[in-house]
Amino acid sequence: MSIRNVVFFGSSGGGKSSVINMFLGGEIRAPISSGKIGCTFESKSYDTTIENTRYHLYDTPGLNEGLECRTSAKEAIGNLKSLIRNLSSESDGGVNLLVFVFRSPGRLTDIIEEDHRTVYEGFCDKKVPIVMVVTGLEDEVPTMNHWWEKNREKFEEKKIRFVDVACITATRGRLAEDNQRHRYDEEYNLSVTLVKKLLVKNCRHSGWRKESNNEWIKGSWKWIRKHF
Ligand SMILES: Nc1nc2c(ncn2[C@@H]2O[C@H](COP(=O)(O)OP(=O)(O)OP(=O)(O)O)[C@@H](O)[C@H]2O)c(=O)[nH]1
Ligand SMILES: [Mg+2]
Repeated sequence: MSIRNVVFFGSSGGGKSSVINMFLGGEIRAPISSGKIGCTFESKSYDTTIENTRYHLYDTPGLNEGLECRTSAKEAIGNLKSLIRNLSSESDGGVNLLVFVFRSPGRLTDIIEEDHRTVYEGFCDKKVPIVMVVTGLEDEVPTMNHWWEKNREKFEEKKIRFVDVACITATRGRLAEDNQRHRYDEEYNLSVTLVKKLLVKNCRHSGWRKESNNEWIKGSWKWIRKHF
């Protein structure tokens, strides 16, 4: 069975690890932060199978501000570059999908625009589809998807483009008073369906590989230098 490699990235505390856990159904889980300190320090992959297809979901350290990070922004982007480079080398299966995780009500800063461009254009030559998962929408009314209707233009103005977007919550929230269920169970369960659909629909069938290693080194360093 072929494996699809999916790389999650975005600012620290945005919910990357929490979103990955939505695919894992309570088995092995990615550690998530409970306080102010960011908690994913190196890339790690988690396996899941959806509709008879195997996926490797790559959790990566947070790229920018947000939570206090133990990984610097430069280390984090370097780490992401190495991961994509390894996946896109001859021996590995290639990269099938990029997932940018954005936490509402976060600001759409120039740094985010730069991260999107560095990863999508600089590291992946615009050859890997990129989607966005927006977290933190448990209280959005009338529906979680309303957030994208309100904010779509801001992304378009900055030319930050995605082939698809899922508006979700990655938390079940606190236990309700009856101790039987959590406050956002309903929104969370809908969100699990949405993120699974997002993966199935948008992954490349065959993984993207960079043609030559030299090209990789030249191209990606150009983007990293521009970034810092
Ligand atoms: N309210 C709310 N909290 C969320 C949501 N998603 C994640 N969180 C919380 O946000 C905090 C950070 O989540 P993580 O999943 O660790 O974020 P991360 O992007 O992996 O962070 P780093 O590993 O530091 O880059 C945790 O306390 C989560 O419970 C969401 O949709 N809504
Ligand atoms: Mg994390």
